[in-house]
Amino acid sequence: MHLYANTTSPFVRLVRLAIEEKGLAHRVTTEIVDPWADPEPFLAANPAGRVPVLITDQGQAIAEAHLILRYLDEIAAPTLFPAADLAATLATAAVALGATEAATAVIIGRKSSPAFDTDMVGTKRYRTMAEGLRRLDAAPPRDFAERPDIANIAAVTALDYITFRFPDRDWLSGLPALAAWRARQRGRPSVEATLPFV
Ligand SMILES: N[C@@H](CCC(=O)N[C@@H](CS)C(=O)NCC(=O)O)C(=O)O
Repeated sequence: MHLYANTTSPFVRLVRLAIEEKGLAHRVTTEIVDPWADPEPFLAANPAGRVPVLITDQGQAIAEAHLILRYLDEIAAPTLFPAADLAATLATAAVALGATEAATAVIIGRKSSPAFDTDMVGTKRYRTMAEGLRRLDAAPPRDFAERPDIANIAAVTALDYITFRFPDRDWLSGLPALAAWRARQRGRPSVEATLPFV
């Protein structure tokens, strides 16, 4: 398999965390691209011009992180969508993914509108980030050591992306449970191998 990626995208990180946790890394070649430069054949693989895109061994190009996760869950264990408490796991993941979407909306919004952070949409996106982290603090996901799942990969992705992209705020201030949760994930090979960087 081949993964079009960059080093900052939280959507890429979700996929890379899944690849690591499922022990698939040796089956995936990763190609770093700048999605804003529209390189070929990346653009041919995903007309939206966004990372991540996974090319399967059969040559299918799958874009959209959630769809890639669905595919990876089909081909390798452990599942990231455990049946026993699926709804609760998805509910936690939804909060984290909402915060992640909000964070990327601000980063992308700034490209065309320098005042994006403080306009009507930007203000709502900041609220989403702060409230999402507050809810994760109120009910943190399971530790990776207990099991990897869509909730903990989404939570670590959201928290790390927000603190990475918006370092002017102390996002974990007043969120001791989430801070402690994040500290406990330190050293997890998948988490360490996928940290965002520029
Ligand atoms: N819904 C998509 C979002 C992917 C996305 O927004 N990727 C960003 C990087 S974080 C990107 O490639 N942006 C380029 C663009 O928006 O043109 C997913 O889940 O994969």
